[in-house]
Amino acid sequence: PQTLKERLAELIPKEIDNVKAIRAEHGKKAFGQVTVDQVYGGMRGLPALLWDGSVLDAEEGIRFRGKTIPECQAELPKAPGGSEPLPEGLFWLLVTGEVPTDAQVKALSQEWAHRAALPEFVEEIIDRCPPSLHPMSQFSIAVTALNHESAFAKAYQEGISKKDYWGPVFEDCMDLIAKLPNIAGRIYRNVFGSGKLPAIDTSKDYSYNLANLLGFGDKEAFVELLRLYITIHSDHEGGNVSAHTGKLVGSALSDPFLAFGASLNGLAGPLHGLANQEVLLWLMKMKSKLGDAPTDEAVRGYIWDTLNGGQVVPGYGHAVLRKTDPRYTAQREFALKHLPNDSLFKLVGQIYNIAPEVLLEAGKAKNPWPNVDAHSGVLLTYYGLTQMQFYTVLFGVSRAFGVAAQLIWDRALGAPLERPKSYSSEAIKKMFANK
Ligand code: FAM
Repeated sequence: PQTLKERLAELIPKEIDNVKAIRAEHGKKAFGQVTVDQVYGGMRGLPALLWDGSVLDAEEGIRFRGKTIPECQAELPKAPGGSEPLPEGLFWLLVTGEVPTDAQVKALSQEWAHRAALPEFVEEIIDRCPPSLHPMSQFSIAVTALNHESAFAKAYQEGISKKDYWGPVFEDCMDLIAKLPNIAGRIYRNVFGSGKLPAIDTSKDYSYNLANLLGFGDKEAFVELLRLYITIHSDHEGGNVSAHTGKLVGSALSDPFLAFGASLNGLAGPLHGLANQEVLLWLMKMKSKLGDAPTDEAVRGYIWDTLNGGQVVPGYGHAVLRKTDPRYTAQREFALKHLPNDSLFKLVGQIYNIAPEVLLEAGKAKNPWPNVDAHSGVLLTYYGLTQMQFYTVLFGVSRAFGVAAQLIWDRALGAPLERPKSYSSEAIKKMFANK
């Protein structure tokens, strides 16, 4: 079957022409004004980035190349006997906008399996990390060290032409994605486990190999969970911290390993990807204080205590979303199917009935509804992956799919160095003194 790189090579010239036509016709037109608050307030809603892979609607949530999560679950290829989409198919969709065939997805699984091995020095770097070093720091160090193998960095030193950048960047992105299960598995084994890591099974899909490296290869439901997990955490349009960071660093022509290493450092923030760890920590503290089946009143009181303590309710709110995150809903449906009677799942559901009204009453959060992190740890814990310090590593494995797709297209479209303008408060005062 046609490979992803071959299909991409056909699509790139057409998209270059498409962008040229858009800029010719609309290039000088303005989106509208930028307010002083947007400069002080984290650029909320500021039109500033281009990305075709996914678009986030505040009311409806994410669409991957126009497809909702349920549409992806219905249309993307599945494993034999499986019911969740294969992340290989999601990556194909993000990169091309098209749904691949089973054969194309199988070929991608095999290509990633064959590229999965780590350089020995990277294994040694991971092994030298003390178990007390957060798994996300270990993850970022290992990914950055893969720069040693970068095809793009090498090609650039050899004087590659700008119109050909996307080729070696594509190769680096395939290597990056392929090597993440071995990096994640090695960190998990070093920090939480022991013994020899299993070899990659080249006849199996990406999610199976990741699950197997974590010691859960024998749990089919966990493998299915990882397929869903990697699919829904992969991309969330271009402006979230990890995607935006990867894009910015890549715009300096830092190779995909350096760019994604930077993305991971942003994802490690408690307001972004680390929230999935914070949610589990918060749930465990709530359970230890209120017991296994707390009353609604007790849960409400605990949420108010969190807010009155000046802390955020982890897993709730969002910078763009103003409704329940469809990534939360997809996980809830998985739980209803596989673990309907789990007590932690029930607690998450109980909080879902209570937290939004408390947040609305507190009156600060613009979005009182749950996001993707409110649910993910509960599912991982149920299958025995209870080490919450590791959860954001899994988020990072998935987010590589979105960041990689963006880096390939940025280079294919010749995206320039990103350089927004900063202002001093002094200048702002002067500018608006008499307006
Ligand atoms: N609990 C308590 N306060 C919250 C809140 C929450 N869940 N969400 C927002 N607020 C506060 C926010 O801190 C701000 O207060 P201050 O004015 O005192 O700073 C106020 O409400 C207005 O904030 P906002 O405009 O509603 O939200 P932002 O766009 O500034 O921030 C989040 C968005 C996601 C950082 C914020 O909702 C939050 O901190 N949530 C909890 C952490 C979390 O779950 N993050 C994961 C987000 C997820 F999408 C991801 O990236 N993985």
